[in-house]
Amino acid sequence: MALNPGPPAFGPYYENHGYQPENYPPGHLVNANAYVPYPVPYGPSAVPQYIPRVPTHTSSPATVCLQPKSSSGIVFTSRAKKIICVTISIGVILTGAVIATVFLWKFVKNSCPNSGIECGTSGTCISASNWCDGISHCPSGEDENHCVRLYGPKFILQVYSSHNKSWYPVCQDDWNDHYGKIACKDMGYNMNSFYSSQGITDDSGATSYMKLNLSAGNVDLYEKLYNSNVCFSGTVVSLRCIECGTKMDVSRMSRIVGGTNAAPGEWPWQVSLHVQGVHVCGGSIITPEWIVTAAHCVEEPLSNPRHWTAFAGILRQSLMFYGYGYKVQKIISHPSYDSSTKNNDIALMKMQTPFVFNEKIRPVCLPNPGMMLEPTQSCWISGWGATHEKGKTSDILNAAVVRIIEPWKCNSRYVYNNLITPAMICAGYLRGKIDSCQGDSGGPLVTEKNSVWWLVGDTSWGSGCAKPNRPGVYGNLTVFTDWIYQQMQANR
Ligand code: 4AZ
Repeated sequence: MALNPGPPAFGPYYENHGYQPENYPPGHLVNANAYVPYPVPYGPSAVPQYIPRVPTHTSSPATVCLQPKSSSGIVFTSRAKKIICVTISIGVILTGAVIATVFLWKFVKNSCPNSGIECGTSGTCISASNWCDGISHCPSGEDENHCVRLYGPKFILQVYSSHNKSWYPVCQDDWNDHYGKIACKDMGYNMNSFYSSQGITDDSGATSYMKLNLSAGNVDLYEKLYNSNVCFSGTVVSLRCIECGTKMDVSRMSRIVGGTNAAPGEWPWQVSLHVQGVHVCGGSIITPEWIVTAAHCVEEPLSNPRHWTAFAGILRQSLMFYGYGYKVQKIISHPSYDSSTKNNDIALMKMQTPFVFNEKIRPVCLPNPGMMLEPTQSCWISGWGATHEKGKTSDILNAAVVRIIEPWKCNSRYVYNNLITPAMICAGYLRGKIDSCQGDSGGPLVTEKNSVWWLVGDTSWGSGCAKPNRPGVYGNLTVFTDWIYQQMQANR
């Protein structure tokens, strides 16, 4: 079965609608009209994405045939007035025509004819059928990037077929770890973080697969893959590029507002981000090199990686001074982050040295497309933020259970009155009392599904803390997964 076919001729594309209740039929968009539209091109992005270039328009002032009045006081006859007026009008029309022609020429020149796709912004056009065919056609190979993805809570590997313009699961026949490592590398993972690749029964009802053609010889993985309705093993590839979302079975020894103290190893992906020895924001480990945090944490004057140190595996701020601080090599803020609306409030930090994973330091899983949440899914928030509004940051890491609040409810007039975009997710309680607060920003909102912990959001904003009808607002990670993989891939 073809999954999420893309719009015709636009190359591989999947619409990531972010948060969707599990029970909705495929493709159903929840209350889409209540949303503020995404800024193009950095909304839920296509993989790879074709962005039609549209010339910007400048409106020219309306042409008014003014009565010319000579500064020398000469009075024109009505015939002379007519001639001047007609001349000016013709001049304006001609100028307009020239400007329109230039715009039109630029537009035609910049877009690709015959439904071709432009290679990034290089101006080179290639045929849509050349995307993800295993052969690099673009000058920088953009056509062979992002042609694989992991789908749903079982990490089903899917490959884009440029021929059918759809994503297909990969049949397990003849598949092995070597191919799995190539697919993980293409997604932006490091070769040495590969975890597992195994065949599992596909319960998605797929009737069509991508299969390996072993007789294709020593060629690129995607050249070896072809579309087929036959899969002898009856199983599809489930690929784990990193051992994420697992934690020790901690017996809870026991704030965020209204939370409880965390036990060692309970939230192993949680990091504390320090500036000049002071906790400023939280973050979540997603790979040995990368942390997810909030874009508003790294706004000027804190956009320089040299300001930041990350502490992992330590519960108390008072003990971090004795721990190892990981230095930051690079900060990538979402290019469409809007500091006034907090839309797209997500940033990535790349570490100078990789985290050494142990029972107290481990990554959380990025949500895969097709991973639906229940309308009021239970999630956890954690951080060293204030334990009451306007309070001090906490010495010990706290955590609390919160529930997802559906976008239509969070956008209602008595809650956030349409301030919630699809790139945001609300969680907490409308009665208040339990919430994230100042200092929790950038930290995780996680949920457990299929025995795996997933990063659902990054703490972003809220009106005060734990107030009735003012729940916490989080960056909607599902919307950003694709952008994150692209950044990891481009900044290895
Ligand atoms: C903050 O300033 C902050 N109640 C984080 C979360 C919330 C409010 C403020 C949500 O970091």
